[in-house]
Amino acid sequence: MTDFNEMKEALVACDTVKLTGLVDTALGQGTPASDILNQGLIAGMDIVGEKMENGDMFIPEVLMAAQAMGECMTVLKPLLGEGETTGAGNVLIGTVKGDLHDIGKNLVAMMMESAGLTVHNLGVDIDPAEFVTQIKEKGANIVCLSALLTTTMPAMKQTVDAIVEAGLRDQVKIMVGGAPVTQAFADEIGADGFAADAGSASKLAKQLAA
Ligand code: B1M
Repeated sequence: MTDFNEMKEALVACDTVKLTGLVDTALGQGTPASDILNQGLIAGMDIVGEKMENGDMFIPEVLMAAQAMGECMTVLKPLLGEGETTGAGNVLIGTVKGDLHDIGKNLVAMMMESAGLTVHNLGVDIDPAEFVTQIKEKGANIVCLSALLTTTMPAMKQTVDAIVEAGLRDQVKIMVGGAPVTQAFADEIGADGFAADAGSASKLAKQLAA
C-alpha cells in the first residue's frame, strides 16, 4: 500500500533522493503512475503552494521542489500514455507572456504526446506575436495556452486577439488552462475550450482536432 503522505512530505522537503526512491518503490508495488502523479506529486505541490502563500517556503525552495517533481516525471512519463494514437492533432503549446510556470504545461504536452498528437512545446513567457509566427511555421491546428497567475490571464486574451488579427482564427482551435483559469474565462476571451487537467486537455484536443 503506497503511503502518499510520505511522498508529499519528501516533495515539500525537496528531498529528491527520497522522493525518487518512494516513486520507484510505489511503481514496484504496482501503484498506477497516474495515482502517484495525482495523489503524491500534484497533491504535494499544492502543499508547496500553500506554504509559499503563507511565507513558509521561499522561491529557491519552491524551485527545488519543482526540480524534484521533474526528476520523478522523467520516470513516470513513459507510463502515463493513453495507448491510443491519432495523427489528427498538430498542437502548439506554451505558457503566456509574463508567466514562467511550466510544470503543468509540460505535463499537458506530455499527455498529448502520449495520446499520439504532434506537440510543439514553445516554453514559457511566450509573446502573442510568437504564437502567431509559430502557428504559421508549424501549421498547427490546435493552440494551447497555459497561465498560472491571475496577472498573466489577460495575456491569454491578448494572444487570442493576436491570432484573430493575423487572420488565423479559422485555422486553429484555441484551448486554455492553468490553475486560475475557468470555463467562464475561456468563454469570455473567445477560446474554444478549457481543460482543468492534463488528462482532460488531451481528450479535448483529440475531440477538437477530429
Ligand atoms: Co508560482 N505561484 N510564482 N512559482 N507557483 C503559484 C501559481 C501560486 C498559486 C502560489 C501561491 O501563492 N499559492 C501563486 C499565484 C497566485 C495567483 O496569481 N493567483 C504564485 C506566485 C504568486 C508566483 C510568483 C509571483 C512569486 C513571486 O515571485 N513573488 C512567481 C511568478 C513568476 C512568473 O511566472 N513570472 C512565481 C514563481 C514560481 C517558481 C518559478 C518558483 C515555480 C515555478 C517553477 C516552474 O514551473 N518551472 C512556482 C511554483 C512551482 C508554483 C506552485 C507552488 C506550483 C505550480 C505547479 O507546478 N503545480 C503554485 C501553487 C499551486 O499551484 N499549488 C504557484 C503543479 C502542476 C502539475 O499543476 O500548473 O496547475 P498546474 O497544471 C495543471 C492544470 O492547471 C492544468 O493541467 C496541469 C496538470 O494537471 N493546466 C493546463 C496547466 N496548464 C494548462 C494548459 C492547458 C490545459 C490545462 O492548455 C489547454
